[in-house]
Amino acid sequence: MPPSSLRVVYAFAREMHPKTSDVFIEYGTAGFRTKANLLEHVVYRMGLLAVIRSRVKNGRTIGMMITASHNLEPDNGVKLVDPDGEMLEQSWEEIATRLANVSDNDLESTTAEIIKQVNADMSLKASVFIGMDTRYTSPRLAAAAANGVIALKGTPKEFGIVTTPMLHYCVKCRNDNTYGTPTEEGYYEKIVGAFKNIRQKLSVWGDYDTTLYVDGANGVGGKKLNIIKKSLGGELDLKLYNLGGNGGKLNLNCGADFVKVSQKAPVGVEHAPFQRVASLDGDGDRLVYYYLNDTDKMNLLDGDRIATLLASYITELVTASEAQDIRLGLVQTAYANGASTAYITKHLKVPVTCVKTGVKHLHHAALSYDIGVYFEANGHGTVIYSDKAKKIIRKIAQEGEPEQRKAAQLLLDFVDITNETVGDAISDLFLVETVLCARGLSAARWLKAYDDLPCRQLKVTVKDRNAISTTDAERQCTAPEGLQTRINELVAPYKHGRSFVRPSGTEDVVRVYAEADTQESADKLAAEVAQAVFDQAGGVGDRPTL
Ligand code: G16
Repeated sequence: MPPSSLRVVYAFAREMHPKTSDVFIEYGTAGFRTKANLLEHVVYRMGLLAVIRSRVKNGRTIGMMITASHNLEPDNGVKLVDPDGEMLEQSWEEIATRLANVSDNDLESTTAEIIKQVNADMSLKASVFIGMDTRYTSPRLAAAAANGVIALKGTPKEFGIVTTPMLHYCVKCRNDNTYGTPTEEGYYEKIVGAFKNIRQKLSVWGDYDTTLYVDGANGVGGKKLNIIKKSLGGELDLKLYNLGGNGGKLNLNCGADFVKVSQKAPVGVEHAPFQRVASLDGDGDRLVYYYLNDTDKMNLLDGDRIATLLASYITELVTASEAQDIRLGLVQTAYANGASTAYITKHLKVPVTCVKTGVKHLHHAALSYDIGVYFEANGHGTVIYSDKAKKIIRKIAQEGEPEQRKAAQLLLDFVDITNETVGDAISDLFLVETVLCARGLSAARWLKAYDDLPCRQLKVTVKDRNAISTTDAERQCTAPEGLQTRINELVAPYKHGRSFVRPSGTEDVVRVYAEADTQESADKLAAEVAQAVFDQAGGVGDRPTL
């Protein structure tokens, strides 16, 4: 593409997607996220960048997902997906931020500079897959994305409303046809097909109940499960709630984030004592489980629980298949409950790595294991299996002794149920249901593996959340000066006390986490630390109360 053709970049911007706000926007934990009405020019520009990225990757397909995932309805967002279905390479986040913030007048020259900087061959073909969640602002933003792609003579392919993980999956399949077919139907065939396969090999026994209630967060995940439900037969009886009808609002008082943070049952889901409920988030990339007991007490089974369940089952199958030289490890963040980390290292004897928040960091760390299980406590995670591990397991499935073969074949089905590209609520749900069925577990028995330390999460609004800096996988605060010392003083009197603070990368808030030996103590510690943040980091609005 000759440089003169870049004029269209400015023309499209001025005529169709002008920059109407001077608010600085940054590529955060999971792309750009803010109020939907501030995003049109950003999404258009990310369409441009996706084309440049595709060309740098020799014409391989790049993904663009229009979503604000767990955020409430007025927000929206955009993130780029790299050719293997993983998050955009981190070194490009700064480039994305630069392109998103230049004025319309400087857009053409900045685009030219970026093309030169990344050495993109603009004569190559470029392919971009675009997906969106169910927000009413998403179609308009998806159109802006497609226009950005077209402006640089790339080829957009629109997938309409899909879960975020489906889009990641389709990008991966488009660039690696051994992984599957790059369509929504291809996704169902692979993931749901593998679940049905494995379930035919397992008998329902013990306390496992094939009925599962699902909270769809009034988003896309529940809608897709409604399609899947019809093909499930007797393996799993899904009762779906919060599918977006009856005035239910996206992620409002429902969904995985609400359930995890508030530790309350979502609205809109029928209450039946001890019934296990799977709660998805708005774009279907997070999953937590819960049940209420006969006194309505909430029992949460979060991402830590899912990680330990999956890691222990995979370990069991690896051991039974007698596969040698497969190193399994688990990746968590600072939000992981201290009790889960102790259980993983002491009981499961699996090594644990702790990294910064954001699945992109977890995914990266998990790659260093032969089998890497990574989950954030908020239910965002998956399992990745190295080529080496897959090869060893395949060989045993073909050549091993009968018992070894059986375990290895189950493991291969398990691999096929997994969406290895990114955390995926639907894939994770089928993985969890597989393990619960294989072990004859009810949710109540699943919970018995270990006792969580009581914890509390709070949000504090400050003038500039970037005034907070952290280190040591976000467990220590380095700025503003004195805040970490104050946190240490506040934590000291609490038995099993732990607390940290960090700026959110998806919402304009500072997040506070605290855990301690009782719920009362965890709540109090969180409130005290929230006050310290408010006082020392420029809090706005009402000071948090104890
Ligand atoms: C996104 C990220 C997650 C992260 C979450 C909250 O989730 O993908 O890795 O844990 O945001 O991030 P923060 O605390 O920085 O706001 P989702 O489900 O919203 O895409």
